[in-house]
Amino acid sequence: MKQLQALIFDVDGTLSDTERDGHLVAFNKAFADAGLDWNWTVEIYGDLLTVTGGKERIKYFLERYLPDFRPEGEFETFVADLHAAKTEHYKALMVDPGLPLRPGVERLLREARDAGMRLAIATTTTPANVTALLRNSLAEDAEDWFDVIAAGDVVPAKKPAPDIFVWAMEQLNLPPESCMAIEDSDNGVKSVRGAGIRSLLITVNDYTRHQDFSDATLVVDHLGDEGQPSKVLAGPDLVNGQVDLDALRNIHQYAWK
Ligand code: XBP
Ligand code: MG
Repeated sequence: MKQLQALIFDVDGTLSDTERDGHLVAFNKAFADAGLDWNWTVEIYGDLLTVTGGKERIKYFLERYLPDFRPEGEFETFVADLHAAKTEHYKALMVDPGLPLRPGVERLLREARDAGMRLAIATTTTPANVTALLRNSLAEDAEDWFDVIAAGDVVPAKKPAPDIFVWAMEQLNLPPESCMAIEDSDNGVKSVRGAGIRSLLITVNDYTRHQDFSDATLVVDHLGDEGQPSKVLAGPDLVNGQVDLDALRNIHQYAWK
């Protein structure tokens, strides 16, 4: 068994509840700007989340809910423009009102960083969105905390394909045996497993708590913080109600034994 050397974090739903409070709001603002009378509700968005990636999600919405819709211009350009407008809204929302990180995220990142653990990101979202969240919700220099930020179209096949985790590990120059993934969704689990990473921590949220995480090493409601203990939903118990580096090293051993 190799020692744990890097933590690879998903972003949306894992670092912050960006899906409901960021992406969904930004999509609806972009639709309104474009004069479209589409309004994605929190429930519809739950269905749309089965497809990762914003452009892919818009296309899936049209196929499923508005199969007769035809834009005025070329289809791919229409989707790309709409998505670019959505990204602008998303970035603005990260500044004002801003979004908090989920409980324990900052605590664990700081602890890992102080201990010399390498940090990486593997997400389907657009790189500019990651930067906006990290800068505004974590620290001005937070991008520099991560050795690798693997995001968006850097790989053509998004989660559940394994490509984004494979790409992140290539950049880290580490094998799967040295890495742990932190995810929130079943699409994330498939991607992690496909990339050969066995050490997998899941933090659930309202969109994902009903999903099948039987493949994860540890499933918690959140990472836990001072006065806000985390609840273990599956896997070994936590010592002090918080997912800390000791807990991660333990579950890494557990995953590979
Ligand atoms: C996240 C996503 C993203 C965002 C939208 O999935 O599905 O597509 O919802 O981002 P995961 P963009 O957390 O599994 O990486 O609009 O920038 O594509
Ligand atoms: Mg996610």
